[in-house]
Amino acid sequence: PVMPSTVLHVAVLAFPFGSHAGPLLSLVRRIAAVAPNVTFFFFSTEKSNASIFSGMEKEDLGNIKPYNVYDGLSDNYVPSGHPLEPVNRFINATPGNYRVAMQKLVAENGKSFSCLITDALLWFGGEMAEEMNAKWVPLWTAGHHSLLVHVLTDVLRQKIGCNDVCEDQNIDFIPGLSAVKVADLPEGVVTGELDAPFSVMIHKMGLMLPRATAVAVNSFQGINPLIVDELKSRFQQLLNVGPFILTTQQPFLPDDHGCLEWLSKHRNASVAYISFGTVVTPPPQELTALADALEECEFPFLWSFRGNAEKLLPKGFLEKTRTKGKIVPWAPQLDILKHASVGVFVTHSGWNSILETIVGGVPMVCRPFFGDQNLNTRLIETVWEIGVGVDNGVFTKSAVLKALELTLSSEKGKLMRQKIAMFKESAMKAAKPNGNSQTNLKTLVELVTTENST
Ligand code: U2F
Repeated sequence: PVMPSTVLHVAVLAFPFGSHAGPLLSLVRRIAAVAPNVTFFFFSTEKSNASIFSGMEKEDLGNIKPYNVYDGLSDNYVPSGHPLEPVNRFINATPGNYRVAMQKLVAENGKSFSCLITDALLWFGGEMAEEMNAKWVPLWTAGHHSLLVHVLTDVLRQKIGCNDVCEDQNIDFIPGLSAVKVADLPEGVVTGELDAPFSVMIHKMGLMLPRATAVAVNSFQGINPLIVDELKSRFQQLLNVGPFILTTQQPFLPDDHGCLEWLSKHRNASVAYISFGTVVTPPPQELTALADALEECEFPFLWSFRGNAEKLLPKGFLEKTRTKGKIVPWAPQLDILKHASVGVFVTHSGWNSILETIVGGVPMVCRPFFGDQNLNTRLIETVWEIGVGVDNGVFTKSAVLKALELTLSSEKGKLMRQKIAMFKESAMKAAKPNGNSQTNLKTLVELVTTENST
């Protein structure tokens, strides 16, 4: 084979919280596998790198090299217990922490970076790339609709006002968002602390993305055509390259607690699977309400439970539900959602969970908590009609029972299943050879493996 003559260095900048770094690594591995002339330097915090690269041997990594950046926590850091504290400290340490690590490598290698692939949140990647005459490819790890909201934050603030807002107002002045209400918007857009570190970062992201060489999104065209068009009109290039669970190689999911075997003992579409992602644990009274509903209803359940179930769930619950329920600390979620026995997914509406449930063909019961999750829930319920939010947005026993009944044993639930099957088909089509997401991946590979001409 003819070896390409130039060797390129690409810097990858990950955001080290929630499910951000993992999907970015999936994308980079997909590109790296067909780009032997490129070395990918993957920058994230020690903790994040340890987690996403765990179990991978050097030979699995090939032309990807992990590097640690400072996490913003000093050696004598004592956690206050506030979940956002490490995130805020990290944000305050950017962009200097990445810059130091990157400059060190450039000096060692005597070679600068031709391209920066970053989590879209790391907007300063755009400025760095411009300084280096490099390309900038940000990856947005959530849905198109939340991306559009952040790109149009200034428009929203101007039209709706800030903080003193009408929560019930529909966003009917932006294409594709007419079903969305002001109350659905992520905090920090028009309500909440607009000058909090995360709000400022994501606002700057929205302003910076139009300068990117191409914006990559872990989604597919068919889920949101109107919003995709709107984004395309604002970006130099929009590349839908997902869902990654179909377009990239996924890490092996161990089934340490025998979830799949347990599922196979149940009827088709009868089991409720429950998980709130990697960040959220519902408050105690809602855990109790959910548990009470699960105990009373006729449906078996599988619950991926963050924290100490024995301590957090009502006394006697584990014994009483032993035959109909299974509680595990971590589950192979994608395989579970693809299993025929699962009939509904009780979720916080995180983006990865939504993509996984679409691929599994399972409707949702949504209890959103923060960020894009309210917005996602609105689209799930009103636009895509592939799930329901729990009444008033919080778990009560009656609200959970009603939602389970609706999704698992009503005509409406059947319709949801049909709708979700359509989205699944659209996702599968995009991920087929020559499908839209695959074509975009080719464009992305081309872009990353060549240098800026000027
Ligand atoms: C943040 O999302 P989260 O990490 O809280 O939630 P998801 O996007 O739904 O991703 C959770 C992932 O963890 C996996 C699951 C998903 O891939 O399959 N998982 C699992 O394998 N086993 C388990 O027992 C439990 C979970 C944020 F909070 C959201 O608002 C954003 O939408 C999201 C994307 O930016 O990031």
